[in-house]
Amino acid sequence: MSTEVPETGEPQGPPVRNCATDEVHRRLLLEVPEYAEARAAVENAYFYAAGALSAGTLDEVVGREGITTIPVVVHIVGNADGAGAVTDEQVHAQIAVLNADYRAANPDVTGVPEPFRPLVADTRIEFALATTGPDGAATTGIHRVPSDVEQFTADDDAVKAAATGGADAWPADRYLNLWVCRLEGGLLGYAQFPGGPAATDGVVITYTGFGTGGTARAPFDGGRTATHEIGHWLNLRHIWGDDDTGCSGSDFVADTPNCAGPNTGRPTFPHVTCYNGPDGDLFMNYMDYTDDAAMVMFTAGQAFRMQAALGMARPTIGQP
Ligand SMILES: [Ca+2]
Ligand SMILES: [Ca+2]
Ligand SMILES: [Zn+2]
Repeated sequence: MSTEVPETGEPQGPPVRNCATDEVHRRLLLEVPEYAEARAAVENAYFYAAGALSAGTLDEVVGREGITTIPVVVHIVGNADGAGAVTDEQVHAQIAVLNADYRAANPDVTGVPEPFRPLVADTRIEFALATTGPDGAATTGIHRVPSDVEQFTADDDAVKAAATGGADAWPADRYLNLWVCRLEGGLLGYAQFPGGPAATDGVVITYTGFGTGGTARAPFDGGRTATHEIGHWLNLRHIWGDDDTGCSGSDFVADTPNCAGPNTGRPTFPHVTCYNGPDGDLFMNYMDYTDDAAMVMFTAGQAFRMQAALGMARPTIGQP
C-alpha cells in the first residue's frame, strides 16, 4: 500500500485505514526514558478511578464537570501541490465534525445497531480553533507553513519541528496541536498518548484524510480520522486491544466488547469474534479501523476514560 501521486497531480488517499499511534507509543517507550513511567502513572490513575467507579465508591470528580472546549491549532505543512492545498473551509468543516462526533450529535449515530444503542455517549468535549496564540496575539488557529518536504513519516516526527521542515508545537499544556501534511506509505494519521514529550504532543493527519471537501478523499473524507486520532490523544486505545488478531489484548474500557483484530471497510452487523456473540464487535466505534461512513460512536466507558485523561493527565487543557 502506498500513497500514489497520479499524473494529474490530484491527491489520492489510501483504501484502508492505517494509524501509527501504537507504533509511535512503542518507539517512545524505547527512545524516551521518562515515557514508560509517565504512561504508567496515567494508567494507574485511570485504573484506580475506573475501579472505584465500577465499585460505586468513586466520590471525586476525576474528569471535568460540564463541557470542556479544547483550543486547537492546525499546522498545515506543505506546498500547493500537497497539504498546502487544504482550505480554510476544510479546517472549519473538520472542527464541525469533531463537535458533532464528540457530543453524539452526528446524524449517522442513528445507524448504531439496536443492541449497542445504550452504549452511545456524549463525551462532553468540544473543540474550537485557537483565538489567541502562544505570544498572546490574535490568531485564526490556522498556521500555514510552506515546506519542501514531500512526505512525512511517523518514524521521526519531522513534521513537528521547523528545523526538519515542519512546524514547532504550540505549548501542549494549552493547545491541541494538529498537524496536516502528506504522510507516506498510506498512513492516515497518528497521535501521541498523554505522558509523552510536549514538543511532539498532538495529532498528525494526512491531507487526504482531513476535514470534508477540498483535498479529502473517499472513503476517509468524512473527518473521522481526526475523531479517531484525538481519541488516542485523550488516551483511548484501539478497540481490538492492539494484539494483532488475538483475544487477550484490551482497550482498558469495560463496555466495549472484547474482539479479535481491526474491522475495515463497512462491515455488516453482527461480526462475532472472541466469543462476543450474539452482538459481536463494536465495529461502528470511532476507535476501530472502519471507513469514515461506518464509524459513528463513542461509548460511556470511552467517555469516562477521556474525561479521566483530561482531568488527571491534561489538567490545564481547556481551562481558563
Ligand atoms: Ca473493552
Ligand atoms: Ca484483540
Ligand atoms: Zn488509531
